[in-house]
Amino acid sequence: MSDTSMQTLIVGAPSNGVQLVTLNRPEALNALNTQLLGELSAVLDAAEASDDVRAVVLTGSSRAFAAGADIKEMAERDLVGILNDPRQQHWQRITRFPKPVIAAVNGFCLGGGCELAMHADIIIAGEDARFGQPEINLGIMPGAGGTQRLLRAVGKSMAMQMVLTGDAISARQAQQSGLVSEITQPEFTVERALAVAASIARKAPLAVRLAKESVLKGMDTDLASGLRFERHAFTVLAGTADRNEGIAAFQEKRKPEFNGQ
Ligand code: DAK
Repeated sequence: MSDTSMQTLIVGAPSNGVQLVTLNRPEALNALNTQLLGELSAVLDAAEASDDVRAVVLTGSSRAFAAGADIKEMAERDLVGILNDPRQQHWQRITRFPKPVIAAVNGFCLGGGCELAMHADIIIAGEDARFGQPEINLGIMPGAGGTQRLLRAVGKSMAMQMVLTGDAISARQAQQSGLVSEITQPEFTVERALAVAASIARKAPLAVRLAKESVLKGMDTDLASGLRFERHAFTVLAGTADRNEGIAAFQEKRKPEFNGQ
C-alpha cells in the first residue's frame, strides 16, 4: 500500500507495525488548523482500529514540527467560537489514543505544536529543534495542556520560564530537562523514531497498551493509586496468551511471536 495524502497530512502505509504520519502545511509551518486536527483525529481513529498499526510516529518538516495553532484561524474566533471550538474534540481524540506515539521533532515546535509533541509518549528531537510556548506574546496562554504537561515534563521553574517569557529552548536544553528522550542529527530524527517505534511494535500489544496507560496514570495521581493501577494492569496481563508466549520463548531460547491475545 502506498502513502495516503490528505490535505494537511501525509499518512504512510503501516510497515513493521509502525505508521508514519507527517504534518504537511509547509506554507504555514504546519500550523494546526481545524482541518489538520480533524484529519489527524480521523487517522488516529483508523490507527486505533487497525491491527497493522502498533505504534505511530508523528513528524513535521525539517523547518518545523509545527509552529502552533493557526493564528489566522484563531483571529476569527470570539468567546462563543472558542467555547464551541470543534478543535477541543480533536485534542481529546489525540489524548485518548491508546497506542504508543513517538514525535520526531525538527525545527520549530511551538505553542500548540509543542503541546502536540507533548501528547506523544516519547519525543525524539533533531539537534536544531526549538521548543517553546510563545502564546504569552499574543496575549493568551497555552490552551491544549501546555501548562500542565510542560510542568510535569520539565518541572516548575523551567515551565514557568517558558510559559511566562514565551522564549524557546534548544533541543539540548529540552533533553536536559526531560522533555526529550534523545537527540539526533536532524536528517536522522525520523529514522531513529521509526526504529524506536518498530522496537515497541514487536512487543506484546496488550502489555504495551497497559504499560503506557500505567505511566500516564502516574502523571495525574498519587503514588498509592498509581501503584494500585499498576498492580491491576500487571494482573490482567497474567491472563494473556502473549504472556505465556513471552515466557515460553525465553525458556526455549527463541524470539517470541506476540499476537495481541
Ligand atoms: N499560524 C499561522 N501561520 C503561521 C504560524 C501560525 N502559528 N506560524 C507561522 N505561520 C506562517 C507565517 O504567517 C508565514 O506565512 P506568510 O505570512 O508568509 O503567508 C509562514 O508561516 C512562514 O512564517 P515566517 O515568515 O514567520 O517564518 P520565520 O522563519 O520568519 O519565523 C516563526 C518562524 C515560527 C518564529 C514565526 O513564524 C512565528 O513566530 N510563528 C508564530 C509562533 C507562535 O506564536 N505560535 C503559537 C501560536 S498560539 C487551544 C489549543 C491550542 C492553542 C490554543 C487553544 N484550545 C484547545 C483551546 C494553541 C495556541 C497557539 O499555539
